[in-house]
Amino acid sequence: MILCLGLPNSGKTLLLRSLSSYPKPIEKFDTVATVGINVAHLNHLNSNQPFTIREIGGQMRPIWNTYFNKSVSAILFTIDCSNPVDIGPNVVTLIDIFRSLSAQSIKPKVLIILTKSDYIGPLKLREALDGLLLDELINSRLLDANSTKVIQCSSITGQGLNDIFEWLSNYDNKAT
Ligand SMILES: Nc1nc2c(ncn2[C@@H]2O[C@H](COP(=O)(O)OP(=O)(O)OP(=O)(O)O)[C@@H](O)[C@H]2O)c(=O)[nH]1
Ligand SMILES: [Mg+2]
Repeated sequence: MILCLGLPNSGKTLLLRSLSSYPKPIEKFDTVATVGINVAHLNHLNSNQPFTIREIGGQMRPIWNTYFNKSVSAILFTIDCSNPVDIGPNVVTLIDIFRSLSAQSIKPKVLIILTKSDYIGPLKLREALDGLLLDELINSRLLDANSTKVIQCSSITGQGLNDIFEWLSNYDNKAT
């Protein structure tokens, strides 16, 4: 099972819409906050393997961990990179997620997606990586360097979407 998590408004729903439509650009950019779960089935031209991704709305954060079980093989975590001041809450959220996962010995692959890169003054990848304290998370063994990657993307321009598909195609999808 692939989960898509991220704080409210971080771009999960639009990302899943643009991945579902890829390579055709999306025309509708408005979304409503996801209350509950939003399921997307993705097909990629270069892969015969369809992906099912479950977004759990940001407002559901207090109960995200009720979805953590051994069948979670990958987590896509979205961070709004147009809003650098919010990086702190994202770090706290990531730590919460990894603590819950490691308490249950669940070790999914993790893709951190910096969304909204089309905005003026988006957080640069380097700044984001520094702000996210990934090295510290790796050193404290909450995160495994080999199974974590960061990709910057825009659901509006399509930047980074192909990289996300490549990551999905390469990760070991044993439990869907
Ligand atoms: N400019 C820009 N806006 C985006 C992008 N992705 C999402 N948005 C906008 O950001 C807002 C929130 O996007 P959603 O996809 O609904 O965010 P979400 O993470 O699903 O939010 P919740 O369901 O509440 O957890 C919407 O107004 C989107 O149009 C992007 O890549 N670029
Ligand atoms: Mg949503």
